[in-house]
Formats: sequence, structure tokens, C-alpha cells
Amino acid sequence: MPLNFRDALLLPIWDKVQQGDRLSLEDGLALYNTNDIISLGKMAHFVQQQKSGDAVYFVLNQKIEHTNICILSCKFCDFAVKKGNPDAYEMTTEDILATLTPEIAEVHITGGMPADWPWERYVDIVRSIHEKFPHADVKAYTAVEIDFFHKKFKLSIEEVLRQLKEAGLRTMPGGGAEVFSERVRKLLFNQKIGAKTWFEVHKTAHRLGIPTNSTMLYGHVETLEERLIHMIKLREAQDETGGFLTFIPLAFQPGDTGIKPRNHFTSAIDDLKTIAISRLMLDNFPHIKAYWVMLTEEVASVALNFGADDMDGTVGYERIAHDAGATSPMKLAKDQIIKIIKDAGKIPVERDVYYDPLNVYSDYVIGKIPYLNSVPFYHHFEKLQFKILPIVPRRMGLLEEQGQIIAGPFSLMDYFRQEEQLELLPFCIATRDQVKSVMLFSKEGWLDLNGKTIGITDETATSVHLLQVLLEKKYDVKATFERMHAGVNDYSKYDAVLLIGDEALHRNKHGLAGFELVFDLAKEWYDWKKMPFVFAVWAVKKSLPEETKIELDEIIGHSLSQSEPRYADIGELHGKQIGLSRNEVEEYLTGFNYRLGEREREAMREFRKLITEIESNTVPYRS
Ligand code: V47
Repeated sequence: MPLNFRDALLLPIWDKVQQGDRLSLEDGLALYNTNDIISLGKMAHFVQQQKSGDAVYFVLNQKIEHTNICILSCKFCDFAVKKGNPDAYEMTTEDILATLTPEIAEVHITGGMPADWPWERYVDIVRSIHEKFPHADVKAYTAVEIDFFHKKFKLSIEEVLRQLKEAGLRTMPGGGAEVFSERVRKLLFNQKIGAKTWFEVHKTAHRLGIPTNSTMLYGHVETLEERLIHMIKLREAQDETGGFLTFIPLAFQPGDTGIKPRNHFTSAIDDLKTIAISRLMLDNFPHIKAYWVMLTEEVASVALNFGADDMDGTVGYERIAHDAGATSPMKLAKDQIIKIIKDAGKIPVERDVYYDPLNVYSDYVIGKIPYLNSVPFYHHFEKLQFKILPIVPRRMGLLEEQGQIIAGPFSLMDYFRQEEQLELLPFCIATRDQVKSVMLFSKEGWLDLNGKTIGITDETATSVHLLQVLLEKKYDVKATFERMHAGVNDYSKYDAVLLIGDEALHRNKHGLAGFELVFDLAKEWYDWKKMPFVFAVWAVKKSLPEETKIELDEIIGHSLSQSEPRYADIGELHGKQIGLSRNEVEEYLTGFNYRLGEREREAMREFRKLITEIESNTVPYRS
């Protein structure tokens, strides 16, 4: 894609970005040093679109800073005070519960570290919120706090996290990372944990199935090189665990810290560069957050076209930044966030703590399955009035049901359920014999799975039903299914796990430790029925005007015919992100049939017959 660069030094970096090649520290410095801000923004926006399409996420959240009393004295922090200070405060669990309302989807808890709170008080906060507000996901305690609990209460980091998870902790916030530089740590926060412990805590969380966020505090005494090293360390950790959800650059608020004069905020240019560069450097991070509280609403809104795909949320009452002089409001109304995102030309997507969409606030939204096998539909998709929302099949079905998505490649089960409202387009995602991306990783052979527990992906219903059909109808075996959340998971407790999409493809190539046997569900089906398997069908809302349906039919058909002869080219970038070579991408995509023909319709009928027979029996879920 040609961009009109004013700074020729950016051209080799743009080549790398388009190829999906990693940027180096030197590339990062060239980006920081450029005056060609617009080209930098366009490059970051290119990556943002690859990752999130037109979506920008926000969450109805409430920040809880349970106390400002802290045993540490970090120089950059204007929030913390010592016990006995007239400004000191401590919230009881009841105080905290009283600030929450039923519509809140995320409670973000972080605070000072007082010397005299017992361990049970921290666990009780999480448990009480989880019990009283089951729809609110708890994102609590930074790595600094977790390490403090570990040392003070003589529990291992793993045990601290295990107990919090058991109490209802869903994810961890990204705070406390500051800048991963010993030089800066000694200058500004020498009592606080450094990079080693911060990563140890986050990696332990990932291992236990707790995804986490990450931050970087910039705009104080750090160098540009230190910022980039910070990003590279995060990128390496993400390669290892895949457990980071988002990166949040936190613009330093000087306040009365004495580190910088009160009005020496970071410049908007520095903020936008940092957002864009983090999007480009952190190629393995799904999201980049423009935290409006520290950036201001105005900079955050521009950032939505500079690589950021997340606005955090309504926030409620915030003090860490405001005590240090932040001029943004303490909370934003939902309508205001929606307006900012719409004004940036994006789809406002209300999300939960895992970035699963709950509601979208835009017309003409088309769902896009975010896996390699769907690339041919979208590579040449001419958008016109349509907006693209990447979303896993199961969620796509739910949003369609709520009337928030007008078309997409729906999971077959969702299509069956919503058939009355939908009209088929002549496209599908069907296998010929094998699929390679709907896989059962198992400790046991099929027959030995009787009575065992299988962890199942919550990303689609079709593969789960196919598994059930194979177990019960082909092998005459009954197992119990337990829903796992997508992303990091502790798989070891299951006898087998069902994975789909890119994760299955990746694990199929590299294996899943502890699971010796790997079964391809489409191959199992094919060997049994000698039929293709239809995982998804394209459909549009019946209620749409005829011309819109025709338009979509043409756009998808065009994209497919352009893509079909060039699978290696069109899939290369996506394939690289999941570790597949050009050849592997080509071979994988050639294994699909994207046109809905009579054989596919017959396979759909056969599958429907089998699931109807089973559904009249039992659905073996344990949630
Ligand atoms: O770790 C402290 C920072 C962080 C100042 O995970 C300051 O979704 C600017 O981590 N100026 C806590 N920043 C906040 C945090 C956070 C915020 C929003 C979302 C998420 C998330 C996490 O605030 C601390 C520290 O780096 N901080 N003082 C200051 N003067």
C-alpha cells in the first residue's frame, strides 16, 4: 500500500510493517526522531486495522483506589501519603460496594500499600464484589501489590494469585511497570519492584489463566531508548506467554512531584508518537489503550487513528492522576465516549474485561472471524458504508441476535438458531477433508474419554457440537464439557481440550504440552461420513434492503475471486503472526471450500439431523 512519506528514512520500516517483520530498537528510534508524524500515524493505523478492524473498545468501569496510605515513597507519585496524614483515607469493603452500580462491567482496583491491613481484607474486597455484582469483572492489584502481599503475608506469588482467582479475580491491571530501567528505578522508585519481579508476577498470572495488562510511565527522566527497551521486554514476554491483553502508555503528570515543573506535561506529539510506536513495536499485543485520564480526551480521540483501539472506560472517580494535576474529568459519560469514538470514524464497542464485545453502537457492522481461514473474504473487501468488527464466531452470533451485526460468516449453529432472521449468501467456511484448526488435544484416546472432562473453547458452538456428535454418535462415549475462557488458560486440569482458530493451528504445529494425542475434528467427520464439514455460513439480515444484500454478495464474491489464486500472498502477514510459513499458509487455505454448494448443503443437513437427535438427550455442560 503506497503511503506518501515525507521522511524517506521511514520507507524501510514501512516495508517491514507490511511484511509483518519485527521492528528493532533502531527502527523505534528512527520513528521517535521523525517529524513525519502523519506517516507514523498511518503506519500504526495500518496495524491497528489488521488487529481490530474498525473497532474501538471501551468498558463501563469503576476505578477503586481503596486507600492512599502507602509504605513506599515513589518520587513520581502524588497520590500516596503516610498513615496519620490528614489526607489519608481507607475504604471498607462496604464503602467500596456502595460506589458500584449494576451496569458496571469492570471494577479496577489498585491503591496504596498500608502496613496494617490483613491479607483477608484484600481477598474479601474481591470476593464481595464478585458475589454482589456477578456481572462486574474484577481487575485488581498491580504486580507491586501482589509482590507486597507475597512478602508481607509469606505466601508464594502463585498462592497469592490462586487465592485471589478463587475469590473472583479475572485479570490484573498493568500498573507498577513504570520504566524497565534500573537507572530510572534508582532515581524515582528505588523501594519498588524492578522489571524482574514485575515479569515474574505477570508470567505467574498467565500460567494460572489470569490475563494481564501492561503499562509504561513516560515523560519524566527516561530516555527514548529506555522506552523502547521497555516495549521490547514486553514483546519478548508476550512471545513466551501470550497473556497480555493490552499496553497502556501512561503520560506522566508532574503535579507537585518536583520531577518536572507543574505545567510540563508531555506534548500531544510525544503522546501520539508513543501510542503509534507502541502499536508498531508490540506486534504481538492485541490492544493498545489510549488512557484518556492521563492523555486528555482530545489527544485520546486523535490516538484512535494513531494505533490505539481502546479508550479504557467511564472510570468513575480517579485520584492517582488527578492528585498529580491531571486536567481531564474524573469520569466520562458513556455517551461521551461513544461520541468520541464515532467522531474518529470507528465502531464504539462496549466490552468486558477480556475484550469480548457486549454491545456495538454503529450501523452497517459486518462481523469478521479473526482467524487466518477468514482472510480470503476480507482481503479485497471494498468497505463502502460497511464497518468491520473482528469477533469470534460465538460472540458474532450473540450480537446478530441482538440486532447489532447485519452480516457475517456465522457459526453454523448460530445460523440454525437464527435461521428465521437470516438469509444465506452463497459463501461458507467448509473443509474438504481435514481442517487443522479445530482440534482436540487429548491425554486419552476417543474411547477412553468416557466420563472424562473436556475443556472447551467458548469461541464457537459449532465445533463443540461437532465434538459432541463425534463422541456420542461415532464413538458412543459421553464426556463432561467445561467452558474455558479464550486466551491464557490452565489446561493441565483437563483430560482433553478443544481449541479452534489460530490458537489450534499454532498448537497443531507446535504441540500442547501434556497432551500427547491430537485429533482433527473435520478429519474425524470426513472419515466417518465422507462429507465436507461446514463450520460457518455467510448470511445477512433478512430485513436489510435488497440492494444492500446484493452489494454484499458482490463484495464478498469479488474478494474471494481476487484471493483464491493468491492464498500465499494474501495470508502471509496473518500467517507470520502465528508462526506459519508461506507454504503452510497456502496449504492451509487451499484446504477450505469457501463456496456453498450442494455437497455442503447436504453436509449441513446431516449435521443438523445428528445434533437434533442428541439435543433431545442431554447437553453435557458443566460451567
Ligand atoms: O503504576 C503514578 C502511574 C499507575 C503518576 O491496567 C502516574 O487497565 C502519571 O496502572 N503521572 C497506576 N502516572 C495506574 C494504572 C492503570 C491505569 C489505567 C488502566 C490500567 C489498566 C492501569 O499510575 C502506576 C504509575 O505508573 N502513576 N503516578 C503520575 N504522577
